[in-house]
Amino acid sequence: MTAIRDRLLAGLVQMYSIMRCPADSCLAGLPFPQPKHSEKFKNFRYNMILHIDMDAFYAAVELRDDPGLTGKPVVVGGSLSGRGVVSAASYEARKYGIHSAMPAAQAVRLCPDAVFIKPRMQHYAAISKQIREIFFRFTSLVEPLSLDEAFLDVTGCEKLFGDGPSIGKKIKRVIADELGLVASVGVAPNKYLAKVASDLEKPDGFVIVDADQVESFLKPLSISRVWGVGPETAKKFNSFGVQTIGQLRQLPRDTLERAFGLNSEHFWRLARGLDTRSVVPDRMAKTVSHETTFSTDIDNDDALMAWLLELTDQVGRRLRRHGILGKTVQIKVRFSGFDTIVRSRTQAAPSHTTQVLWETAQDLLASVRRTDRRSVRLLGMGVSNLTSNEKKQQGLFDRDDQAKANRMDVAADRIRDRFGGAAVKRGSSLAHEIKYQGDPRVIE
Ligand code: TTP
Ligand code: MG
Ligand code: MG
Repeated sequence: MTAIRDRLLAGLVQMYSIMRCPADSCLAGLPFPQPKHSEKFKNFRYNMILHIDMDAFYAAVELRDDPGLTGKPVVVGGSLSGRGVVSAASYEARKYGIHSAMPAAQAVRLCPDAVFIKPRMQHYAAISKQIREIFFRFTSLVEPLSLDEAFLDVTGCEKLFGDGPSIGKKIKRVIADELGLVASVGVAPNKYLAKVASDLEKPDGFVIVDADQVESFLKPLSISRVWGVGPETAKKFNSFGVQTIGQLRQLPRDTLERAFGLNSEHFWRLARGLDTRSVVPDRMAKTVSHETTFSTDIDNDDALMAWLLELTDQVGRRLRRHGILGKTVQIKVRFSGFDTIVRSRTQAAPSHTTQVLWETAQDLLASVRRTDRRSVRLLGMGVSNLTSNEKKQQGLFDRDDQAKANRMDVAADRIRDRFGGAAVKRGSSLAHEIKYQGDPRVIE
């Protein structure tokens, strides 16, 4: 019995590991990697998130490209005549108090010797692309936040590249060697902690937050390190005697609720280093969609609905695999004459449950068919307005029927992960499969 239970468990763990890995990752299908972490780093078994941010990005690029600037205070944006604002300040310029978003006139007053350079946006964008390409060598789960920073989920990539800190170090080195630029890196069990970590020891920072040490890591930090705490909120916290995250943790929950209302939950969680958002790769950040072109145009409503259900299920499955929820459902209908229409509706709450997405998609198609009876050449279904907040997901399953629908999805996904996409089909899409054999062509 024990042996069977252990094998079942191992199977589940392996399945989990494969599902956590990007679908197109070179790791999919490999045996579950055995943890090789040092003692200090033992809690990184499931979540290894990196946040990488370039140091003084625009200014660093200008310094790299013109060795004559070495050691000088460099300001990108604005001009010596005092017009405009500072986009980036080199660390040399920051010694004078110059920083991004400062009026150039003030920067000139602070450091009359500063070298002002006109921004070369296309150049920075091209370098940003090179940086991203380096990230993609290690994982396809890259979520860019701006030209100079990104989150990377490297969970489950130990087998090829080592644990989170090793990957962070490698990336830092490759960026320095190949691009001549310096990145600061934070390695942590979630996005919030990784972002705080990457900023902590800039420039040339490298900070690891072990899952065991979250409390001691956060405790001494200023509350301004909590996302959403700007100068006004910080003042309000100060009025409660709260200057540090450690002190915020001490604040009774009801006091927090009375003072900050809806935001109190967010502050309470971040003060404890809790953040369940997934890294959402850029190409998925906009829309997850599937579409199919029929070998023969279809005018039968039931057949169209069956295809739509099939497409919705594929989209739902991809959302679930990546831990993403979508709020806006859209359908695309291309008629025989190539006329194409898109209809969308934003739901009250985001979802990745096939049943929930299907109710909206079905409604949209029904309303199209009420006014347009032309036969259809292509049908597409997509979900946008994506979020990875798992807290919202819990609210969604308050209703029993939705909880059940979600359990069914999870079970079906598992079977399809093991036996292939065709292993489980929903009843109404199956009915039309024999009649309409056109391959569902999956287009992202
Ligand atoms: P940041 O990463 O915020 O700043 P930085 O890279 O210059 O410096 P560091 O990360 O080491 O603190 O922004 C990245 C680039 O975005 C920055 O080089 C210039 C541009 N930028 C602006 O144009 N305006 C701004 O207000 C900010 C903050 C950045
Ligand atoms: Mg930066
Ligand atoms: Mg940045």
